[in-house]
Amino acid sequence: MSERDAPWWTRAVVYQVYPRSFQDSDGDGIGDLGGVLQRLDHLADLGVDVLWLSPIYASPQADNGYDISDYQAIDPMFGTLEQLDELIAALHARGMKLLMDLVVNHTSDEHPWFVESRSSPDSPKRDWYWWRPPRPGMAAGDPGAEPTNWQSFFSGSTWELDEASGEYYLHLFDRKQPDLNWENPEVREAVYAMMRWWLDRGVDGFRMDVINMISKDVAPDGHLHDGPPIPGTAFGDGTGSYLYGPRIHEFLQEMHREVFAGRPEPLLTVGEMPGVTVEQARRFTDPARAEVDMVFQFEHVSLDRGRSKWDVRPLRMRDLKTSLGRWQAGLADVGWNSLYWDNHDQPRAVSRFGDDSSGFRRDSATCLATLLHLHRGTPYVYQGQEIGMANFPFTSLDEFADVESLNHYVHAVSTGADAAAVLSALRRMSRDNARTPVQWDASPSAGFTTGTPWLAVNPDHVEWNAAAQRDDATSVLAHYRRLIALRHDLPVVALGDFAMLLPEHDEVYAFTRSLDAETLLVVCNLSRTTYDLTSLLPGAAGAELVLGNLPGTPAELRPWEARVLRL
Ligand code: TEU
Repeated sequence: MSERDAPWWTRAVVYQVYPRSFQDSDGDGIGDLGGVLQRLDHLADLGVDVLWLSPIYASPQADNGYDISDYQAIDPMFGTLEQLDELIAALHARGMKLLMDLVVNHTSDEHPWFVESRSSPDSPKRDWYWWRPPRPGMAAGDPGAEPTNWQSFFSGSTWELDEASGEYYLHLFDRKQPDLNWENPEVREAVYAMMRWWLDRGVDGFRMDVINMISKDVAPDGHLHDGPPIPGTAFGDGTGSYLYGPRIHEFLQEMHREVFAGRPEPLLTVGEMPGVTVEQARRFTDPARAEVDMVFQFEHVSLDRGRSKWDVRPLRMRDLKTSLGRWQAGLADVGWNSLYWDNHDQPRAVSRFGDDSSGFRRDSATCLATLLHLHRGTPYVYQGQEIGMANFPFTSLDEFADVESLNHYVHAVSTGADAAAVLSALRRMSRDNARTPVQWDASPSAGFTTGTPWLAVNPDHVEWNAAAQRDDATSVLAHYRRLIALRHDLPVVALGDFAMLLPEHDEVYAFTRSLDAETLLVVCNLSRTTYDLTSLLPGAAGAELVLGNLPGTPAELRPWEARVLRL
């Protein structure tokens, strides 16, 4: 890809706002659009190009807005459509773009489409969702009578019985999130029309929630297939039927044609795709196929787990290198990577991949940032990451709010798991770690709200907050600003070829980026060990420092030090 024909998003940095936890403007303890508008200077000051806004649509909030009951209305808790228009205008005035979350694998069970679908087996919208009778020879409600043995992402079966009709409906996530039936062309047209409506309003693209799951492998007679049993549970693994369904490429190409093709404005589409392989990602992001611009893959956030995310295992840095390196190589000539450490579904990066103990928190947060932002791809900054926000010191179940965490606790404990062990896994991996309010200042509610925050503020905010870092040139925040500027300034950061160095090393992550005559060497020490830099990488000696996270350029590579050098 040459500098001239590289799309705008190859040099862009995206900032994710999880609105419920970003900034409250009306004192109800829940962040809102008014709050986002108040904090736009923070984004402009960082220098980010795109704001990705997690869902603000009308929703019963069973999954914090990922359960939508009206795609074309703003939830009153978050504000009004006028404020959304105001946000679009304010972002555009600052040269930024707005990426909306698009959640169309499922709706809320309170969406009028589902209400109508549920009302009767003869409803014209019955086929908009996945309704199925009990397993042949069994009665509705019998244990094991569910149409397939699939386990939900949020614990239990993916099937919920509707007593009135004696049929089950499919929900890959919570039972309040029924899956839409994309086999039905009316469903697809309704979704595309809604998307066009948002683009006409001025939004600049979509982050598409679990978009690889919209096509299900369904037999011509409507039968869905059981998955292989999951040891130790009553369920099977259904992912083979829907992570890469037979019509997924067809649906995405159709969506592209019906929604995006021919629009003159520069847009961005990113598909969130749990389980996607690098080979599949090449197809999804090959511009010639016109599907999506980039995908979120999950490989590097699955290296510290066993069979489930709650089965937490130590992370080997070498595995991280192997994985990220393979994605860099796999999408080098075709397609494009998105780059992220965390988001609203993952624990905080500095706690998970870095070292959040007080002596290393700042250095490991800036080291991880340097590593990620110097890869080839579009980096995503999750709110609070730019100030080094860490996991929350949870001690009891009543501190959690997330449906995934709570469902898991109930299911695990009711099937015999040790409550203390479950709690300790939640503490490490719960999505609530990422959902505590953004720490703007040292005041009691961290400047997030004048009321009572919906989820407790991390007590470490007295030290770790944006106000304390804004004018400190050595802060995590200042480092993010420099990294983002570097990507804008140097074409080699955006487009340069990636080559991994020291692939066998357990603690030092090093690589080069090259474009035309320019080569950068990036060295990141992911440990507390001090290394002799020249014996590791002779080329580093005497090279010009472009950006580092510690002062000076001594001969040794210090704990959690990152350097970007020009060769
Ligand atoms: O997440 C997709 C996903 O795979 C989830 O299983 C998520 O990664 C989970 O937390 C992993 O344990 C998307 C959204 O980002 C998430 O917030 C939603 O809850 C989910 O889809 C359903 O819409």
